[in-house]
Amino acid sequence: MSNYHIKHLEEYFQVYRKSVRNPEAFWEEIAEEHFLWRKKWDKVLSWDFSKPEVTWFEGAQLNITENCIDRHLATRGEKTAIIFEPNNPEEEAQHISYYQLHDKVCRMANVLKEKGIQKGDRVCVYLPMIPELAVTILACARIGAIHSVVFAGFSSNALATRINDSDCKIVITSDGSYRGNKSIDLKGIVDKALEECPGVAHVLVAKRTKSTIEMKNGRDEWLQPLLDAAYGDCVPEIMDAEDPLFILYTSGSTGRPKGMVHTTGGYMVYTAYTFKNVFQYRENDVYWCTADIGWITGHSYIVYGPLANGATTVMFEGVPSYPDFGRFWEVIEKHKVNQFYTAPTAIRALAKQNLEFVENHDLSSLKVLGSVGEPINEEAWHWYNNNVGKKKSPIVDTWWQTETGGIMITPIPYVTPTTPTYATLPFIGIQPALMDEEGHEIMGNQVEGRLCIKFPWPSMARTIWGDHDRYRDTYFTAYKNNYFTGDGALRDAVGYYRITGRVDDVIIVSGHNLGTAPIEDAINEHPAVAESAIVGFPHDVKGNALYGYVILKETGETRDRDNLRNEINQQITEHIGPIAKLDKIQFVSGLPKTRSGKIMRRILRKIASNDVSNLGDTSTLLNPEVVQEIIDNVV
Ligand code: 7RM
Repeated sequence: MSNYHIKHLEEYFQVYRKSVRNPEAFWEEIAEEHFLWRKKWDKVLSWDFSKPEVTWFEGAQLNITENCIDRHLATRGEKTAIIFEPNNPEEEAQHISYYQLHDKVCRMANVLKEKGIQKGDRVCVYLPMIPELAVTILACARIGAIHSVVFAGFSSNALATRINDSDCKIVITSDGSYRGNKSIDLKGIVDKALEECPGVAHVLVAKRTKSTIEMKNGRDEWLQPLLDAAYGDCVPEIMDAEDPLFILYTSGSTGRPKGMVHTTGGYMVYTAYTFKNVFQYRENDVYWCTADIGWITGHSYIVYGPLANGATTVMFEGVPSYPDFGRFWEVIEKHKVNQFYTAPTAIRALAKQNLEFVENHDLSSLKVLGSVGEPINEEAWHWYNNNVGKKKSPIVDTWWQTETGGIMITPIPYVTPTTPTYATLPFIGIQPALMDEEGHEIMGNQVEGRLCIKFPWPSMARTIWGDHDRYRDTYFTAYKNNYFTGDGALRDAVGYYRITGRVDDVIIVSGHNLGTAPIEDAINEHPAVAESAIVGFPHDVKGNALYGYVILKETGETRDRDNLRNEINQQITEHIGPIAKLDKIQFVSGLPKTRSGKIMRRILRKIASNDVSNLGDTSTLLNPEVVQEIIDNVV
């Protein structure tokens, strides 16, 4: 029992050493003592990063919803599993008990079965942050279907690409969604997407905004009547530990989005164990993660990790600015939130507002504050620490990725002394390494390099849906026998890690990962555009914003430049979504390129960041004259 809950620093080091010296024995003990298995494993771990092939708990059988719901019913049936806090504070919050969650998930599971969904089928979930979203993914897990949640801020094009990539048979959506004082026509977006998706036979529609929508005969049905008619119990499908649980798409630096595949047993063990320790969750605590379930943070730390621990988890439909910038603090006071987990971009936006928004609320329930999604800058860290935590709640700066499934580098609150901007120490079982550009590990402290992980952990993604070669090439070829994260990091004198940011062409805007290539592809489809290049530049709220350099076709384009800028952003909104819009667009006659034709983004980044004093080596440029022209016309 003792290893499940780390209580002091000595214990952390002791358990960490144990987890590294004998990972199999360590994870076996955690898995054995804290979860419900229908059959135990034959082998804890097999791995070969050169293939790459990783299996955890091979031969074991389980259903993750039995672990997240059924096994709590005897002791926590009446306990609140999910608190739903609606967008509009005037609308009453819902408290869904574990009993009620069981009933809802079983009904939904039976509805999916009636629609012909079977074990292994892919189900696309395109829903706002309403209870149906959590219920639907659990229902998929109940019957062994693979959920693929697409964030409900993505455009119809982006949705269609994701539906087709994994051949989803059915889409679960809602009529519309609320975001602050706006409402969005989700069903309209689905209808448009499905023009390109011949494989989708059914669309089930949750009623949320009661807006008028079109229902296509034979394809579309309202969800609620089906749920009402369904039976409230459903025998869980027995899954192998390595059966896929879900697919979640993430942007890469090039090409199409990658459908990261997570499997059942290892993912459950790792998300539950990290949740318990990283948030120091205790029975009767109320935990709130403000992420959307459309991202990995929501999958692992709104749904699976908390529910596997029998926790009470808050699902918030709204935004931090509605009805005013006090909303987060109001919700913390209202539900007496003990652990609060949010993103630096939200903290920065809130820190810009009048302090009264925070001070008007009683935040004394808080015990732990979390940060995730991008590096947290020092100013934001102190604002969070002083004004939200009142210097009493430790901040856990948690570094991890869609690909890692769970938190990888993080302090353990009340255990690890924190330092602003440092994610501090690897979590139990995680073996980080810093690499130089030649591929050698950099040993010792006070060093900086590219962050890799040397040894498998239970919740790592197993493949990219339909493209195992790409999985190998992206993560396991740059550094032999290592998983490469795409991030840079430094290790300080005491061995603490600080993540310095992406070293590839992924740009994190307001915590959303955006690959430059898909945005450039979208821009280049504009009839007036010949070529484009996107870079990030520092932004005081978003962390990074996007700067686009655009070459127009030589057709004597005379249209108003601002109109063109709007059209380009419209183009991006349609192809990807509004999160990928450019803050600045500069029209240029050429882009700095190397002789091999590569755009030198390093130079473009410096120009966009107003840092042109030292552009570094430009001797390999084919067209050095274009650099001065770009500097002279910067926007
Ligand atoms: C959980 C999540 C992954 C990328 C990752 C980093 C960046 C995330 C932190 C961070 C510095 C952090 N998954 N990142 N957390 N950088 N400090 N605490 O965000 O797949 O959407 O993004 O996010 O670059 O590679 S993600």
